[in-house]
Order: sequence, then structure tokens, then C-alpha cells
Amino acid sequence: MKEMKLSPSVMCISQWRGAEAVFKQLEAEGVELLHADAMDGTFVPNLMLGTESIKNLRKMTSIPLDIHLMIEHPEDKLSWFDIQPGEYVSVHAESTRNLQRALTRIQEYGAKPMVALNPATPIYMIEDVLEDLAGVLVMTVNPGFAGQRLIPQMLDKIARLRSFLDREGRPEVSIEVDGNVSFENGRKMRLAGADIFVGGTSSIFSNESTVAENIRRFRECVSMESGVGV
Ligand code: S6P
Ligand code: MG
Repeated sequence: MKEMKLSPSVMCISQWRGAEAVFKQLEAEGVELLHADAMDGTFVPNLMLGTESIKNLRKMTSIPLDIHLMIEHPEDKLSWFDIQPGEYVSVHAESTRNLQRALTRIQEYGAKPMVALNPATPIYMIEDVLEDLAGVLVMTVNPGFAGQRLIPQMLDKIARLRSFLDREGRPEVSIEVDGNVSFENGRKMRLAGADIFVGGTSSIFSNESTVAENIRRFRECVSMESGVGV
């Protein structure tokens, strides 16, 4: 008889096991949301965070999720994610012909629906769903990868979007920014009108310092009161 070989499935090891300490630091620093990127390899040229990974996140931390769906036809796949009341869920305007339906379905979970806009997608795409959304996610890089550079004209887009929302009588609608939200860019984005900031490799998870110190530095840089540079 041949010798037996055991082949444990990596998929069944919680990828978040080693991340427990990081989640604890994020909680201790009082971060308000945890951004979870889902990519399907079709809407964007990358695969990221499957449905089980996202579900496991909820077992590891009490921080509410901010789920960014970079997937085709999200309105048909929302049930895969076990969306919880109070979570933020973004669907891309470019990923569906049924944007309003997708937003309504997110609302049915008691979650906060957001529309994500790629850099080339004009602001007017949200004009007829203003009543159905809690926020707009402005992609400040083309989606799919961390570690990219800010597309500079996105600062003006954020400012135009803030004016548009205020003019339409929707000052409570959030603007989230995602992509190269560095200490320096974060401040510019805040001045342009953003209020939710996705912290990635260029700020919170920068190797320059610890997560806790990066968070404190980011809050200080972005604070409207501070005249602090970077
Ligand atoms: C990218 C994804 C983002 C990244 C984040 C990375 O498509 O939606 O949420 O994870 O932007 O941050 P950084 O600082 O590396 O650009
Ligand atoms: Mg994202």
C-alpha cells in the first residue's frame, strides 16, 4: 500500500487569523468602518475577498463593514454577502443596468446604499437615484489594485460632486474616496468635500509607522482645524 499524504485545504484556514492583532488596533483607535473589497475578475482585472472571507470578517471584529462590490450585476449577488443592517454597500454604476434596483435591494437589508463611480464616469449618473442613496464612492484611481497613484482631476470631481449634492438638497449624502488616500491627498480630498476615507497602503497600512500611529497622523492631517502639513 502506498504511503498516505494529507493535503489540508488552504481555503479553510481563516485568512484573518494573523490579522486579529490588526483588527484590535483598529478597534482601539476607534475607526468607524472597515472597507472590504470584493472583485470578480470581470468587472476589474483582479480577484479579491470572496463571500466567505467577508462573512468571516464579521466574526473577527465589531467594526461595521463598508463593502465595495467590484462585480458584474451586483443586484443578483447581494444575498451571497449576508449583508447586515447598518453596513455600507457600494455598487458600481458601470456594473449594472439596474442601478436603482440594486440600491433598493441594499436598503431592504437595512444597509446604506452607495453608488461607486470609476474615474471616467460622470457625476450625472447618480442624478435620478439621489433619493435611493446614502453616499457616493468616488474612485480616485481605476479600481482593481492597491498602491496606485491618485488621478489628480479627481479632486475637482469630489468638489463638483459635493456642490451638486448640496444644490440638490442632499447635504447628508456622504462622499467616500478610495485610491491613494495618502496623508497629503486625504487632506486635499477633505477640503474638496469628502467625509469617508479608505485607508490603504498609502496611509493606514504604510510601513512608515505602526497602524495606530498612522491612524493618528491621518486624522491630524485631515482635520479641518489643523494647519498641519504632512
Ligand atoms: C482598489 C480598491 C481599494 C484599495 C485601496 C488601497 O480597487 O477598491 O479599496 O484596496 O484603495 O489603498 P491604496 O492607498 O493602496 O491606494
Ligand atoms: Mg475599495
